[in-house]
Amino acid sequence: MSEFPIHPVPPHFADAHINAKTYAALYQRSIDDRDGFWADMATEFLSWDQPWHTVVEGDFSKGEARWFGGGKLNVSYNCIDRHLPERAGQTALIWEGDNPADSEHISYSQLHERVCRLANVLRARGVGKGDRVCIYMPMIPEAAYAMLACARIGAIHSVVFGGFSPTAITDRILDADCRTVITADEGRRGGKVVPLKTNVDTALTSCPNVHTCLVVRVTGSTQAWQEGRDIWYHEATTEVARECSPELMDAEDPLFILYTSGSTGKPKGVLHTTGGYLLQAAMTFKYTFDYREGEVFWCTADVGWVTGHTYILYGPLANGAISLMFEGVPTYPDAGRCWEIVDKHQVNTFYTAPTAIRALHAVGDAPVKRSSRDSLRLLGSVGEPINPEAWEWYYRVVGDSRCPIVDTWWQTETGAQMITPLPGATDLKPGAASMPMFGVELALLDEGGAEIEGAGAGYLVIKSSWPSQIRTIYGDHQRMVETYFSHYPGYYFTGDGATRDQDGYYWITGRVDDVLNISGHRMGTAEIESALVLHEDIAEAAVVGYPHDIKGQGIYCFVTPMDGVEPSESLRAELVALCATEIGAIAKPDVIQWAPGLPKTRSGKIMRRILRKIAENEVGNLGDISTLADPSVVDHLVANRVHPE
Ligand code: 6R9
Repeated sequence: MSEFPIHPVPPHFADAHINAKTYAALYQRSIDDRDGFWADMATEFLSWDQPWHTVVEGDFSKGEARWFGGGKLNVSYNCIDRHLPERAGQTALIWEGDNPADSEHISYSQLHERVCRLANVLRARGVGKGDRVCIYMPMIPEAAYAMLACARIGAIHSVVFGGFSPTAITDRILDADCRTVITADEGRRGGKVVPLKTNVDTALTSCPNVHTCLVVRVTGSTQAWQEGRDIWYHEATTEVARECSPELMDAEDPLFILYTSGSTGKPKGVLHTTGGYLLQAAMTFKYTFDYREGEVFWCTADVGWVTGHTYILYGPLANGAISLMFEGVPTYPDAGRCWEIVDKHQVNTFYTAPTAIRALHAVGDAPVKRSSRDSLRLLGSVGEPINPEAWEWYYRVVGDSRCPIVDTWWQTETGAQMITPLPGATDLKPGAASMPMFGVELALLDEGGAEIEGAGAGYLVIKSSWPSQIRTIYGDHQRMVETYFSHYPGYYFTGDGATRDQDGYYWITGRVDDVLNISGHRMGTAEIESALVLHEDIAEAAVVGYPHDIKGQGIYCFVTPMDGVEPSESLRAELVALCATEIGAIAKPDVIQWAPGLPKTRSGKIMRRILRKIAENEVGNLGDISTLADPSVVDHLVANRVHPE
């Protein structure tokens, strides 16, 4: 726990939507009268075409959850159409390009027309309710239109992060059997171009079922073209009607699939449904960010991650908010870019990841001080634990000690924020995700699975269903049950460790499984290991994380070459490149240590605990190694430890 001082709720948040008293009362009600609470929220936040008959049913211990059974609604109607009477001319999206000279305001009525046109194009290509559509896009408004167009016609979108490689795209397209892909010729990021269409072309050589590839023209560079399959977005959307009737969806109809990394095997397609997901996205957006009419909200995430889904798109638009979408990176053209954008668009709330905060902190205060940031009212953090030093810098320098910071803990699987301070209700402790959101029942378990009472540390679990809960892993429901609901029967297992202090604040300590968090991106050690052993010269690999100043965690690989293969710099470079082509640049190893042998138990299990200690340079404290088949391999690994740069 940190020795940093507590920051009380500032006086200018006295009239926030939620204060300390209303938080306590509403939280209590959300637990004591769960159905009544969520029924009220569903009425307040969403427009239903048909009311539900049952708020929630299903056996939580089996991972079953059906919310708002019988209810019907459409997500794109809720995010666009219903706002038109009041906000047709109001900005829905502000797009800021990679190039500081490029930006665009898109009003709710423009959003409506563009989403309808794209939805009509999709329908004309035979895409309908329940069909899966892969979206592989840069951060341009068309990415938002694509997601909303899918929602409009009941198609299930599967957004694949634009930094992923062709192999990763293929895996995801095949897993969900997507038949349609929406992409762009190229993307722009930090002054560089990303060859999106070329990547898709490569991916599609192994995806025979894809009949349509819609391509947005961004840079205008020449592209290979497969007649019949490839279609220019700008041409197709002018040939269709500007109105498109929204598909009536059941509350439990799927809305999207989003792949995320787990501790074993290949990435899993987390599936979210319509009513519950949108409700929790909308409610958390309003309360966590204390969103006020007309404010400009900026979430820096990519739409390829869940944070982009929930807090660039669905949460803000369900509230009729103004959401800023940024094509570029925080350090281009220089480290002052974010604060320039804040001033340019008068941003009121800025929501980013600790890795960005640490990177900007590292270059000093000057780029921040060049801007006024007077419009800022609130700051947010998400994606990984934030160290109190970075928190204090963010608070003091970026927020001029005036803006509360909401450190929001949640996951792809939870769909929306689960633990967070509320700016008008919670005194802030730097580094603490703080308090459960309404309707979220938390517990900490010890090794044996018993609940820890009061202050203590343990495995973070959730005790009862919430509306935006993961419904299944696409195509593998059993894996969903095993991953989240079988470790501790009756509880949802988050994979995170946490401590709870004497005031009931939660402090997330990080993953307790074999999942790394690299710059806020989840990465399974197993995925990186599988990529490394694809190389014909490699016999075996074990990957662990180690603390990294900027990225939070770095990737440390212990690699055993085949007999007779001499490790070399060129082999090292090939392995790094292999991770990039198999997964994406974010999976590039930071350290590769050649390991003639790995520490294994007599039954052949790699003892990662020992490898982690070596990577973390905690070699004085390796613990019991007597159960190893050959304890001498440890001495070799310790002696040849590579010091990360
Ligand atoms: C939203 C998102 C989820 C994992 C999660 C945890 C880590 C997210 C955090 C945090 C500490 C926070 N995490 N927010 N750790 N404090 N405020 O990031 O989803 O990509 O699925 O990652 O990220 O380890 O389990 P996702």
